[in-house]
Amino acid sequence: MDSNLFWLSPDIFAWLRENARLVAFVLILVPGLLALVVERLTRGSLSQGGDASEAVTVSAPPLAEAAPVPQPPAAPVPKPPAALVPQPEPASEPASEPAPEPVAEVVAEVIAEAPKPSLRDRLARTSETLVGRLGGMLGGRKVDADLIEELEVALFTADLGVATAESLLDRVKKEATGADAERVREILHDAILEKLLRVEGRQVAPLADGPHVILVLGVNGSGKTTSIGKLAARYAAEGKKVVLGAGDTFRAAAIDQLQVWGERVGCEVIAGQPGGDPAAVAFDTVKAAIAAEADIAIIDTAGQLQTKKPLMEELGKIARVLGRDLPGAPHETLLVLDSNTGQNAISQARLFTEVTTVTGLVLTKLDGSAKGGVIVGLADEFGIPVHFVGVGESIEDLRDFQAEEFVDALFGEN
Ligand SMILES: Nc1nc2c(ncn2[C@@H]2O[C@H](COP(=O)(O)OP(=O)(O)OP(=O)(O)O)[C@@H](O)[C@H]2O)c(=O)[nH]1
Ligand SMILES: [Mg+2]
Repeated sequence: MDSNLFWLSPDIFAWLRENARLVAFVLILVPGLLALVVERLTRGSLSQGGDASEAVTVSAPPLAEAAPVPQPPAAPVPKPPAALVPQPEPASEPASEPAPEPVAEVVAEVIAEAPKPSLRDRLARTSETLVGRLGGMLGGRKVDADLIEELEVALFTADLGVATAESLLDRVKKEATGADAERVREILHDAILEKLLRVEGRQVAPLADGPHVILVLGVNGSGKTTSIGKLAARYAAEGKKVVLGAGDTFRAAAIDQLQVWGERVGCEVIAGQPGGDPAAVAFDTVKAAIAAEADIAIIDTAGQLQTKKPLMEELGKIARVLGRDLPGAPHETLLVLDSNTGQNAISQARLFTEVTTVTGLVLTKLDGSAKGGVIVGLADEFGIPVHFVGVGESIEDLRDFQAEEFVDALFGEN
């Protein structure tokens, strides 16, 4: 029979009767299987992100509702130092830049906090040359002709200068002949102190009216620019307003060097063109210092001036120009001498004092120099106050010259 006609024919009933068991089985089993499949599908979709409200959560009761537990009284716990405790992250920076710390305060801090090696350490080499040799010479002896001869050699090779060595030797002969040799040390100590006390530097004192003008001279490499930088730092740290003048126009690098110091110290630097007229720079510096109501103006000069007479005469011109704009200027003319040059420093001082009035000395590089004894010769021959001594390259290494401290350091007494 045609299969389409089978479902419409009465035979269907006969077939159903014959296969009743099979039909019953299909009618019961198929809906059950369908229900099972539908349930599985529904569960799967829930577990992959279904409605959270259907998830079961177990949460602790709110703290306020928890029954209070009685605690024993707490023993005081010592607080560890803050540095050992992890500190909370600082709050994020405000959007605007913090105000920079004033340079003068930073410089003052640098100077105050820098370690200050003792003068005795810094003068060790000069001390060894001048005094150290006495140790082996004097022990257990009397002052006699032999000892005077040995002492003469020691003094004449200690860079004191001939006249000074002679005067010290005369004093020993006069006061100690026949005495215990140890007396020689005391005599030298006292004689050198007397000489240096006469030139103990006065502090450069700014004048009341207008800027105090300091002109700085010295041969090539003696330490002028470095000393100016250190000096400016000292004044800035005291709260003084300083203007620097780059009067060494012979080398472009010299102008740059002073400008670097100006930046470090935070003060204005007046500079001209390399090769320009140093007197014009000096003049501009004083004008700028007056306009800025500065307390101090310090003017650098070229070391090459010493080598040629016309250039040395230039110094006189600088001084005249300064005085024209500000009566009394320069108020100080400092001559910077490198102690390593020994007796040569004495001839330099002679040369400079011939062309201009030097009011103060700065003796540099005493650290590392064995020829610092020249300070005694300078004191003896010129009687010019020693304002400062340079004992290193750092900003805080320019010290006031104090005779007693200096002599004690030389004789290993402090
Ligand atoms: N150890 C030591 N070095 C110093 C001292 N003073 C200056 N100096 C060094 O000496 C060198 C020359 O110093 P400057 O300041 O450039 O000398 P200057 O007299 O200006 O030299 P010119 O500009 O060439 O005439 C630099 O290297 C300084 O750091 C000091 O007291 N101790
Ligand atoms: Mg210089």
